[in-house]
Amino acid sequence: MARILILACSLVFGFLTGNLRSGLAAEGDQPNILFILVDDLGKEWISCYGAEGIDTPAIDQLAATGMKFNNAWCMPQCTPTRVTLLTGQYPFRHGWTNHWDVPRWGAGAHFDAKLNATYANVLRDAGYATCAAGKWQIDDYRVEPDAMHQAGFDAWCMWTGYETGNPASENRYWDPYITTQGEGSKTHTGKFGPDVYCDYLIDFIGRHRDKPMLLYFPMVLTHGPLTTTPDNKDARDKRELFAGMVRYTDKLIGRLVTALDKAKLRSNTIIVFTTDNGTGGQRNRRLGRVVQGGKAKMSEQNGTAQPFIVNCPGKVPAGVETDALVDFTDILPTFAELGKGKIPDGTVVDGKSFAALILGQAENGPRSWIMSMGGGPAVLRGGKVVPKLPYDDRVLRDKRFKLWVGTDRKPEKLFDLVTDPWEEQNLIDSQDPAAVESLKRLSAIAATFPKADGAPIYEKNPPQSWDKKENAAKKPSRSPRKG
Ligand SMILES: [Ca+2]
Repeated sequence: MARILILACSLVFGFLTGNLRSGLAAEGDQPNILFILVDDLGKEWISCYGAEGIDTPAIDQLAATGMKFNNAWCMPQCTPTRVTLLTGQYPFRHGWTNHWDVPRWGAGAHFDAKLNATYANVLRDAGYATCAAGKWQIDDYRVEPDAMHQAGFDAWCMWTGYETGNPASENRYWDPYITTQGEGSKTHTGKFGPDVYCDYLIDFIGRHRDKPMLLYFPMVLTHGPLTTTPDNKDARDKRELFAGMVRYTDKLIGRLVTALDKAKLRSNTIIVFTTDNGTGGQRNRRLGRVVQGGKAKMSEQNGTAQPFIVNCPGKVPAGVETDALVDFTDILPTFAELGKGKIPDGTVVDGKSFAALILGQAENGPRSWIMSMGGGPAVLRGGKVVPKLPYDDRVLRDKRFKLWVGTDRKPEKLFDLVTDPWEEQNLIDSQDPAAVESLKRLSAIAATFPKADGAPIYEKNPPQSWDKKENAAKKPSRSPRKG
């Protein structure tokens, strides 16, 4: 009886203090998570994915000693990708099918964490210390100074995004304009932004070793404008500037890995490296071809199929290359499972956890298909930001075939990605039994999605002088896509 009482007391005490890791759970039950999301970079600039004329040794090392995914899909552009990975929902459900640059356009629209689950809130509620550094873009910190906290982060150091009417805020690289938890927004004169964000994360790591940590690093690199870095201050050539940005991205990742090593946290930190959409404009050779940057595109080799690497020595199998299907709706359920977090009751999650795969407990991932959609500017209608189209075009794939579905909800194109990875031969009318079967199956899955896409779910923020006006937003063009 006494033992039961002691156990009951310790359980209650553990829950009261929230100290599940050092109390009840064995060390390592809640691994740290470092989630690195590069902005606008495709496989054709990562050497372990076959990029030519560029070396990314730190990223390559993560792949060589971890798990490299060949079939991981993001959404085609910033806003759809970022909200998808936060919420575990497809754009047709969370409603941000298009791009809406909140600090730039405002109009009361914002990512509303009160009405949307985030993986950061799930992990913080599970006892994690949470930190974000880099780019957000889906809230305006002038209007919502507490947006990051509401989204689940204890600490943050973020480029504000371009705030209309505030020219200083344009800078994400040199002399960056950054909002920091407890300090608000200011210019960091003489600094290179990517160093500031990285330093902040490393400092956070040093101060929170006693708790499980979530470190979200949505990098501002390698998005335009082209910039010099501290390592090539005299560069002028466009390609050399961009290659320098890629090399600096790699260098910062190396610095973070070294910091985790020094803190003796590597074997309990799951590192996820990926990017939010294809490269913006630059071209590079990969696998013997010149690849044009495919930001905003849903094509396989330059658009939505992103570099995706998971690494944790001793936890994640080393040197494994996988063709498992993963898309960004799977991030929230995976992080929730890894961190023993509880997804709030009533939350619909489209993705599935692939935690068992990355922990070496399963041969394959849980998905038999993945999906990508979204991009282009949203529109302002009736005072709310709504999707440009009632039904956005999208792509679905299984391990072999990829289906393109048009804005009329009808199947448009089918490609065999095994024999035709550059998507040059449309098999939509093929009589090949495997193609016919896959077309039927993927079309049936697409038909289960809502007939009309949802709109962003938010309570409107108060009007501001810089808000984009409704008539000015009525004629969005499909290109260029920003973000
Ligand atoms: Ca982007």
